[in-house]
Amino acid sequence: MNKLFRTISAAIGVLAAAGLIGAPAAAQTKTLKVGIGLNELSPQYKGLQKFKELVEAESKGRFKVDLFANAQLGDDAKMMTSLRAGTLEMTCPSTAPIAGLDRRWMVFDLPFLFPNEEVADKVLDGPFGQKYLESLPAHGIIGMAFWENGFRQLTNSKVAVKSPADLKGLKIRTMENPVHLATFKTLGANPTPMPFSEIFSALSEKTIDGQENPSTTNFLQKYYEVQKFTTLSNHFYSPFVFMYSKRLWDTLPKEDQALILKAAKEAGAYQRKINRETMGEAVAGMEKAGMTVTRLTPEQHQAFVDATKDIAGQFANDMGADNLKTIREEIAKAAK
Ligand code: KDG
Repeated sequence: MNKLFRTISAAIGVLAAAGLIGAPAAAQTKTLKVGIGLNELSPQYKGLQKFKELVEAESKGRFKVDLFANAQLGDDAKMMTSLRAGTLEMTCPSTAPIAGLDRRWMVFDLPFLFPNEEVADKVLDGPFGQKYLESLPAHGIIGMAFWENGFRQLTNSKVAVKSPADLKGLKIRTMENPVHLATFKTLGANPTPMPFSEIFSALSEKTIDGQENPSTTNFLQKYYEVQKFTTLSNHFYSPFVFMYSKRLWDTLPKEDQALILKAAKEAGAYQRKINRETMGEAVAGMEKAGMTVTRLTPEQHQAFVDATKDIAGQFANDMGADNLKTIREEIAKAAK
Protein backbone atom coordinates (compact mmCIF):
# COMPACT_ATOMS: atom_id res chain seq x y z
CA MET A 1 0.00 0.00 0.00
CA ASN A 2 2.82 2.38 1.00
CA LYS A 3 4.50 1.82 -2.36
CA LEU A 4 1.26 2.72 -4.21
CA PHE A 5 0.83 5.86 -2.05
CA ARG A 6 4.42 6.94 -2.70
CA THR A 7 3.95 6.44 -6.47
CA ILE A 8 0.76 8.50 -6.54
CA SER A 9 2.38 11.28 -4.44
CA ALA A 10 5.36 11.38 -6.79
CA ALA A 11 3.05 11.63 -9.81
CA ILE A 12 1.12 14.53 -8.23
CA GLY A 13 4.41 16.28 -7.51
CA VAL A 14 5.45 16.02 -11.15
CA LEU A 15 2.08 17.27 -12.44
CA ALA A 16 2.09 20.19 -9.96
CA ALA A 17 5.66 21.17 -10.90
CA ALA A 18 4.55 21.21 -14.54
CA GLY A 19 1.72 23.55 -13.56
CA LEU A 20 -0.81 21.00 -14.84
CA ILE A 21 -2.54 20.79 -11.48
CA GLY A 22 -2.45 22.98 -8.42
CA ALA A 23 -4.33 26.12 -7.46
CA PRO A 24 -7.54 26.67 -9.44
CA ALA A 25 -6.90 28.72 -12.60
CA ALA A 26 -8.80 31.68 -11.21
CA ALA A 27 -6.41 32.01 -8.26
CA GLN A 28 -3.23 31.66 -10.32
CA THR A 29 -1.11 34.81 -10.69
CA LYS A 30 -0.38 35.87 -14.28
CA THR A 31 2.96 37.61 -14.88
CA LEU A 32 3.04 40.54 -17.34
CA LYS A 33 6.48 41.62 -18.63
CA VAL A 34 7.45 45.20 -19.62
CA GLY A 35 10.75 46.10 -21.30
CA ILE A 36 12.34 49.54 -21.84
CA GLY A 37 15.71 50.89 -22.95
CA LEU A 38 16.27 53.51 -20.25
CA ASN A 39 17.64 52.63 -16.82
CA GLU A 40 15.99 52.14 -13.41
CA LEU A 41 16.63 55.77 -12.40
CA SER A 42 14.65 57.16 -15.33
CA PRO A 43 11.22 58.80 -14.94
CA GLN A 44 10.06 56.25 -17.52
CA TYR A 45 10.98 53.39 -15.16
CA LYS A 46 9.39 55.22 -12.21
CA GLY A 47 6.23 55.55 -14.29
CA LEU A 48 6.31 51.79 -14.86
CA GLN A 49 6.71 51.21 -11.13
CA LYS A 50 3.53 53.24 -10.60
CA PHE A 51 1.82 51.16 -13.34
CA LYS A 52 2.98 47.95 -11.61
CA GLU A 53 1.63 49.18 -8.26
CA LEU A 54 -1.76 50.08 -9.76
CA VAL A 55 -2.23 46.85 -11.73
CA GLU A 56 -1.15 44.56 -8.88
CA ALA A 57 -3.38 46.39 -6.40
CA GLU A 58 -6.45 46.67 -8.69
CA SER A 59 -6.20 43.02 -9.73
CA LYS A 60 -5.80 41.94 -6.10
CA GLY A 61 -2.72 39.96 -7.02
CA ARG A 62 -4.16 38.22 -10.10
CA PHE A 63 -1.50 40.08 -12.11
CA LYS A 64 2.19 40.48 -11.30
CA VAL A 65 4.12 43.04 -13.42
CA ASP A 66 7.83 42.38 -14.02
CA LEU A 67 9.92 45.34 -15.25
CA PHE A 68 13.05 45.01 -17.41
CA ALA A 69 15.19 48.17 -17.95
CA ASN A 70 18.47 48.84 -19.80
CA ALA A 71 17.31 47.11 -23.00
CA GLN A 72 17.62 43.70 -21.26
CA LEU A 73 14.87 42.49 -23.64
CA GLY A 74 16.32 44.33 -26.67
CA ASP A 75 16.03 47.84 -28.08
CA ASP A 76 12.81 49.57 -29.06
CA ALA A 77 12.49 47.97 -32.51
CA LYS A 78 13.32 44.48 -31.16
CA MET A 79 10.81 44.80 -28.32
CA MET A 80 8.09 45.97 -30.71
CA THR A 81 8.79 42.85 -32.79
CA SER A 82 8.39 40.76 -29.62
CA LEU A 83 5.01 42.39 -28.95
CA ARG A 84 3.89 41.64 -32.49
CA ALA A 85 5.02 38.01 -32.07
CA GLY A 86 3.19 37.72 -28.77
CA THR A 87 6.37 36.88 -26.80
CA LEU A 88 6.39 40.07 -24.70
CA GLU A 89 3.39 41.89 -23.21
CA MET A 90 4.53 45.54 -23.10
CA THR A 91 7.15 48.09 -24.04
CA CYS A 92 7.27 51.90 -24.18
CA PRO A 93 9.35 53.17 -27.11
CA SER A 94 9.76 56.65 -28.52
CA THR A 95 7.51 57.32 -31.51
CA ALA A 96 10.57 57.49 -33.81
CA PRO A 97 11.03 53.72 -34.35
CA ILE A 98 7.28 53.28 -34.95
CA ALA A 99 7.87 54.95 -38.33
CA GLY A 100 9.46 51.62 -39.29
CA LEU A 101 5.97 50.11 -39.06
CA ASP A 102 3.96 53.07 -40.35
CA ARG A 103 5.59 56.12 -41.94
CA ARG A 104 2.64 58.33 -40.97
CA TRP A 105 4.10 58.32 -37.43
CA MET A 106 7.03 60.45 -38.67
CA VAL A 107 4.75 63.46 -38.18
CA PHE A 108 5.60 63.38 -34.45
CA ASP A 109 9.33 63.54 -35.16
CA LEU A 110 9.37 66.77 -37.12
CA PRO A 111 11.87 69.35 -35.87
CA PHE A 112 10.45 72.17 -33.73
CA LEU A 113 6.90 70.77 -34.05
CA PHE A 114 5.50 71.39 -30.54
CA PRO A 115 6.17 74.76 -28.80
CA ASN A 116 5.88 73.28 -25.30
CA GLU A 117 4.76 70.23 -23.28
CA GLU A 118 1.27 71.62 -22.59
CA VAL A 119 0.47 71.85 -26.31
CA ALA A 120 2.01 68.42 -26.89
CA ASP A 121 -0.25 66.89 -24.20
CA LYS A 122 -3.37 68.46 -25.71
CA VAL A 123 -2.63 67.24 -29.24
CA LEU A 124 -1.42 63.76 -28.24
CA ASP A 125 -4.30 63.14 -25.79
CA GLY A 126 -6.82 64.71 -28.19
CA PRO A 127 -8.45 63.23 -31.31
CA PHE A 128 -5.29 63.51 -33.44
CA GLY A 129 -3.08 61.49 -31.11
CA GLN A 130 -5.84 58.99 -30.37
CA LYS A 131 -6.32 58.40 -34.11
CA TYR A 132 -2.66 57.37 -34.29
CA LEU A 133 -2.96 55.04 -31.30
CA GLU A 134 -5.97 53.45 -33.01
CA SER A 135 -3.83 52.77 -36.10
CA LEU A 136 -1.54 50.40 -34.16
CA PRO A 137 -3.72 47.25 -33.86
CA ALA A 138 -3.25 46.79 -37.62
CA HIS A 139 0.42 46.20 -36.78
CA GLY A 140 -0.28 43.79 -33.89
CA ILE A 141 0.08 46.47 -31.19
CA ILE A 142 -2.38 48.09 -28.76
CA GLY A 143 -1.38 51.74 -28.18
CA MET A 144 -2.51 52.31 -24.59
CA ALA A 145 -1.27 55.84 -23.87
CA PHE A 146 1.25 58.54 -24.75
CA TRP A 147 3.92 59.05 -22.11
CA GLU A 148 6.78 61.54 -22.35
CA ASN A 149 10.38 61.16 -23.41
CA GLY A 150 10.65 64.94 -23.82
CA PHE A 151 12.38 67.72 -25.71
CA ARG A 152 15.66 66.45 -27.09
CA GLN A 153 19.00 68.21 -26.53
CA LEU A 154 22.32 67.79 -28.27
CA THR A 155 25.53 66.56 -26.63
CA ASN A 156 28.96 66.22 -28.22
CA SER A 157 32.65 65.96 -27.39
CA LYS A 158 33.98 68.55 -29.85
CA VAL A 159 32.41 72.02 -29.69
CA ALA A 160 29.88 74.24 -27.95
CA VAL A 161 27.20 74.19 -30.64
CA LYS A 162 25.62 77.64 -30.98
CA SER A 163 24.65 77.58 -34.66
CA PRO A 164 23.99 74.99 -37.39
CA ALA A 165 27.45 75.74 -38.78
CA ASP A 166 28.98 74.33 -35.57
CA LEU A 167 27.46 70.93 -36.42
CA LYS A 168 29.35 70.64 -39.71
CA GLY A 169 30.82 67.15 -40.08
CA LEU A 170 30.01 66.05 -36.51
CA LYS A 171 29.09 62.34 -36.31
CA ILE A 172 25.80 62.43 -34.37
CA ARG A 173 23.92 59.30 -33.32
CA THR A 174 20.25 59.58 -34.14
CA MET A 175 17.29 57.27 -33.64
CA GLU A 176 16.45 55.01 -36.59
CA ASN A 177 13.99 57.44 -38.19
CA PRO A 178 14.17 59.11 -41.65
CA VAL A 179 13.10 62.54 -40.32
CA HIS A 180 15.81 62.55 -37.64
CA LEU A 181 18.43 61.53 -40.21
CA ALA A 182 17.31 64.18 -42.71
CA THR A 183 17.20 66.88 -40.03
CA PHE A 184 20.79 66.36 -38.92
CA LYS A 185 21.99 65.99 -42.50
CA THR A 186 20.32 69.32 -43.34
CA LEU A 187 22.06 70.89 -40.33
CA GLY A 188 25.42 69.79 -41.79
CA ALA A 189 26.11 66.92 -39.40
CA ASN A 190 26.91 63.31 -40.28
CA PRO A 191 23.96 61.41 -38.73
CA THR A 192 24.53 57.78 -37.61
CA PRO A 193 21.40 55.76 -36.69
CA MET A 194 22.06 53.37 -33.81
CA PRO A 195 20.09 51.50 -31.12
CA PHE A 196 19.89 53.33 -27.78
CA SER A 197 21.85 50.69 -25.85
CA GLU A 198 24.95 51.22 -28.03
CA ILE A 199 25.26 54.99 -27.49
CA PHE A 200 27.51 55.11 -24.42
CA SER A 201 30.14 52.73 -25.81
CA ALA A 202 30.12 54.48 -29.19
CA LEU A 203 30.70 57.84 -27.47
CA SER A 204 33.38 56.34 -25.25
CA GLU A 205 35.18 54.75 -28.22
CA LYS A 206 34.72 58.00 -30.19
CA THR A 207 33.12 56.24 -33.14
CA ILE A 208 30.58 59.05 -32.88
CA ASP A 209 31.08 62.66 -31.67
CA GLY A 210 27.66 63.18 -30.13
CA GLN A 211 24.06 62.19 -29.71
CA GLU A 212 20.74 63.78 -28.81
CA ASN A 213 18.27 62.87 -26.06
CA PRO A 214 16.28 64.68 -23.36
CA SER A 215 18.52 66.11 -20.60
CA THR A 216 17.24 63.63 -18.01
CA THR A 217 18.39 60.75 -20.20
CA ASN A 218 21.70 62.48 -20.98
CA PHE A 219 22.36 62.87 -17.24
CA LEU A 220 21.11 59.50 -16.01
CA GLN A 221 23.00 57.62 -18.73
CA LYS A 222 26.14 59.48 -17.49
CA TYR A 223 26.95 60.85 -20.93
CA TYR A 224 28.82 63.64 -19.07
CA GLU A 225 31.59 61.08 -18.56
CA VAL A 226 32.20 60.99 -22.34
CA GLN A 227 30.76 64.31 -23.58
CA LYS A 228 32.01 67.85 -22.94
CA PHE A 229 29.21 69.95 -24.41
CA THR A 230 25.42 70.05 -24.40
CA THR A 231 23.20 72.52 -26.26
CA LEU A 232 19.63 72.98 -25.06
CA SER A 233 18.21 73.02 -28.58
CA ASN A 234 14.75 71.43 -28.01
CA HIS A 235 15.02 70.36 -31.65
CA PHE A 236 12.55 67.42 -31.39
CA TYR A 237 9.78 66.61 -28.89
CA SER A 238 9.76 62.81 -28.34
CA PRO A 239 6.55 61.17 -27.11
CA PHE A 240 6.68 57.63 -25.73
CA VAL A 241 3.92 55.17 -26.62
CA PHE A 242 3.10 52.70 -23.84
CA MET A 243 1.97 49.68 -25.85
CA TYR A 244 0.69 46.09 -25.40
CA SER A 245 0.98 43.05 -27.64
CA LYS A 246 -2.37 42.71 -29.48
CA ARG A 247 -1.95 38.94 -29.65
CA LEU A 248 -1.68 38.82 -25.82
CA TRP A 249 -4.19 41.62 -25.22
CA ASP A 250 -6.86 39.69 -27.09
CA THR A 251 -6.48 36.79 -24.63
CA LEU A 252 -7.49 39.04 -21.71
CA PRO A 253 -11.09 39.41 -20.49
CA LYS A 254 -12.56 42.87 -21.27
CA GLU A 255 -12.53 43.90 -17.59
CA ASP A 256 -8.78 43.15 -17.37
CA GLN A 257 -8.12 45.12 -20.55
CA ALA A 258 -9.97 48.05 -18.95
CA LEU A 259 -7.99 47.66 -15.71
CA ILE A 260 -4.64 47.70 -17.53
CA LEU A 261 -5.64 50.60 -19.79
CA LYS A 262 -6.77 52.71 -16.81
CA ALA A 263 -3.47 52.05 -15.02
CA ALA A 264 -1.47 52.90 -18.18
CA LYS A 265 -3.18 56.29 -18.46
CA GLU A 266 -2.95 57.09 -14.74
CA ALA A 267 0.73 56.11 -14.59
CA GLY A 268 1.32 58.17 -17.75
CA ALA A 269 0.06 61.36 -16.12
CA TYR A 270 2.39 60.68 -13.18
CA GLN A 271 5.34 59.92 -15.49
CA ARG A 272 4.90 63.15 -17.48
CA LYS A 273 4.84 65.12 -14.21
CA ILE A 274 8.04 63.63 -12.76
CA ASN A 275 9.74 63.77 -16.17
CA ARG A 276 9.28 67.55 -16.26
CA GLU A 277 10.34 67.94 -12.65
CA THR A 278 13.69 66.22 -13.29
CA MET A 279 14.82 68.11 -16.42
CA GLY A 280 16.19 71.12 -14.49
CA GLU A 281 18.04 68.91 -12.01
CA ALA A 282 19.56 66.95 -14.89
CA VAL A 283 20.98 70.06 -16.58
CA ALA A 284 22.39 71.24 -13.24
CA GLY A 285 23.89 67.79 -12.69
CA MET A 286 25.63 67.82 -16.07
CA GLU A 287 26.96 71.35 -15.45
CA LYS A 288 28.24 70.23 -12.01
CA ALA A 289 29.91 67.25 -13.67
CA GLY A 290 31.89 69.69 -15.84
CA MET A 291 29.88 69.85 -19.07
CA THR A 292 29.57 73.19 -20.88
CA VAL A 293 25.84 73.91 -21.19
CA THR A 294 24.89 76.18 -24.11
CA ARG A 295 21.55 77.94 -23.66
CA LEU A 296 20.63 79.34 -27.09
CA THR A 297 19.45 82.93 -27.41
CA PRO A 298 16.11 83.36 -29.24
CA GLU A 299 18.04 84.41 -32.36
CA GLN A 300 20.39 81.40 -32.15
CA HIS A 301 17.38 79.06 -31.66
CA GLN A 302 15.59 80.65 -34.64
CA ALA A 303 18.60 79.88 -36.86
CA PHE A 304 18.04 76.13 -36.21
CA VAL A 305 14.30 76.50 -36.86
CA ASP A 306 14.95 78.31 -40.15
CA ALA A 307 17.58 75.76 -41.23
CA THR A 308 15.10 72.86 -40.83
CA LYS A 309 11.85 74.48 -42.02
CA ASP A 310 11.77 72.43 -45.27
CA ILE A 311 12.02 69.00 -43.59
CA ALA A 312 8.23 68.69 -43.20
CA GLY A 313 7.71 69.26 -46.93
CA GLN A 314 10.27 66.57 -47.79
CA PHE A 315 8.21 63.97 -45.90
CA ALA A 316 4.68 65.28 -46.51
CA ASN A 317 3.79 62.43 -48.87
CA ASP A 318 5.10 59.74 -46.52
CA MET A 319 3.32 61.21 -43.48
CA GLY A 320 0.18 62.13 -45.44
CA ALA A 321 -0.18 65.81 -46.36
CA ASP A 322 -3.57 65.86 -44.62
CA ASN A 323 -1.99 64.59 -41.39
CA LEU A 324 0.65 67.30 -41.55
CA LYS A 325 -2.01 69.97 -42.15
CA THR A 326 -4.22 68.64 -39.33
CA ILE A 327 -1.49 68.43 -36.70
CA ARG A 328 -0.44 71.99 -37.47
CA GLU A 329 -4.08 73.10 -37.05
CA GLU A 330 -4.38 71.14 -33.78
CA ILE A 331 -1.17 72.72 -32.48
CA ALA A 332 -2.39 76.21 -33.35
CA LYS A 333 -5.71 75.51 -31.55
CA ALA A 334 -3.97 74.04 -28.49
CA ALA A 335 -1.54 76.96 -28.31
CA LYS A 336 -4.32 79.57 -28.02
O1 KDG B 1 13.20 53.34 -23.09
C1 KDG B 1 13.17 54.22 -24.22
C2 KDG B 1 14.42 54.03 -25.03
O2 KDG B 1 14.43 52.71 -25.49
C3 KDG B 1 14.54 54.98 -26.23
O3 KDG B 1 13.29 55.22 -26.83
C4 KDG B 1 15.16 56.28 -25.81
O4 KDG B 1 14.88 58.29 -26.98
C5 KDG B 1 15.45 57.23 -26.95
C6 KDG B 1 16.50 56.94 -27.98
O5 KDG B 1 17.22 57.91 -28.31
O6 KDG B 1 16.61 55.79 -28.46
